[in-house]
Amino acid sequence: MGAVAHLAPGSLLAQATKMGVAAGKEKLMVRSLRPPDYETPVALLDSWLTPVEHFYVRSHMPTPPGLDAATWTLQIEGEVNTPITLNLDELRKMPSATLTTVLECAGNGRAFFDPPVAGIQWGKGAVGNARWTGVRLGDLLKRAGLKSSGLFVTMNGADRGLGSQPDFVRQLPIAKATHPDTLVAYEMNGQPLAPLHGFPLRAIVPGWEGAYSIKWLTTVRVIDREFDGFWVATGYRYPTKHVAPGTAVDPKDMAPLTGLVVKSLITKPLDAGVSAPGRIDVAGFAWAGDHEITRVDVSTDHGATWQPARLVGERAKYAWRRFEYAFDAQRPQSYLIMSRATDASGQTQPLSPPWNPSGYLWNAPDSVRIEVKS
Ligand SMILES: Nc1nc2c(c(=O)[nH]1)N[C@H]1C(S)=C(S)[C@@H](COP(=O)(O)O)O[C@H]1N2
Ligand SMILES: [Mo]
Repeated sequence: MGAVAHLAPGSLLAQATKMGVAAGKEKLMVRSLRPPDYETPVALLDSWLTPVEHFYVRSHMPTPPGLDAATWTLQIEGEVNTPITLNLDELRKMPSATLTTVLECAGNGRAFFDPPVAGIQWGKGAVGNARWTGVRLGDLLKRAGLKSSGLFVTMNGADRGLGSQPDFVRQLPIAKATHPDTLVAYEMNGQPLAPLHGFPLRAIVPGWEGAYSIKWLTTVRVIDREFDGFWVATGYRYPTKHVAPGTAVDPKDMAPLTGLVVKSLITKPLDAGVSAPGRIDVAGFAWAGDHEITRVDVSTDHGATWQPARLVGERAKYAWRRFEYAFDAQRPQSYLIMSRATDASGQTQPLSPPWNPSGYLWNAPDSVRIEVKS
């Protein structure tokens, strides 16, 4: 309770807290109250593992009411020999897997596209890095007896659309569904999932944009052709060729998003800071879906020159990697500090990410401005 005492009584977050939807998320920025969409301020992203209370929330629909682990079941159905229904106890008895992965909303950074696009105007903080434990989805499909006719799976959660909003059902190609790192998770950072993050069960599809990681998971259905629901056929699509900013794109030139792109975030110093002349320590994180980060370069002169940063700290396949760089800022002036990451596939952050109608995959070099004053 102490943590919310400073909130102005009329503030959105105070309201959200009263409604019980923001419990534990008091330090986040409310982008939408209902459904709950909360962005993490960059200042709270300075640790390799993002604590649950600081982890961004993206829901298209309200958190389902009455979530109960004791009665929860997961159905595996469709193109399988034996459809199965498992409860939490049965899932916890199966061999578990744990991995650390970045989860990032495809729309993270949407606010930076020009011309602007509709949708939640995420800044830099619809991203976090957490440790997930659960059962391999491939093990569940094996247990049900996957048929060779199974080409995709759909995943559905217990949330229901507001008004006429279509149910949030997403699709995975069978190769990604059976990949050993694709999980049905029941723990986040060593604790049972929080309600806002999909309690008691969610998919974790590491390396791919966040909308594949279905929360409150109840049904996995194996299908023999592509799913035609709204969130697959219309949502989360990206042009297959470059388009002029602000123009409409023919649906035939759009394909489903999959992997995240190479990106970096400066978590230190914070933007718009003031510093005395002397050494400035720069740090942050870089990630690139399932590709390894091979280098991060930093510029302190508006991108005129770039110097390699040191890659330090923990590393794990889908996790972000910390970078550090220090420089001497003696002149009392304004400094623009930029970071630009490169991954093992050779991709580097573009200076101007391709505009697209839904504002996905913003990954320009990050930048912060510091005023050095004597
Ligand atoms: N059932 C369900 N799962 C969902 C969503 C949703 O609206 N409903 N949002 C998705 C999107 S767009 C993202 S980016 C991630 C966000 O996960 P988080 O809220 O745990 O950070 O959840 C995904 N899983
Ligand atoms: Mo998302």
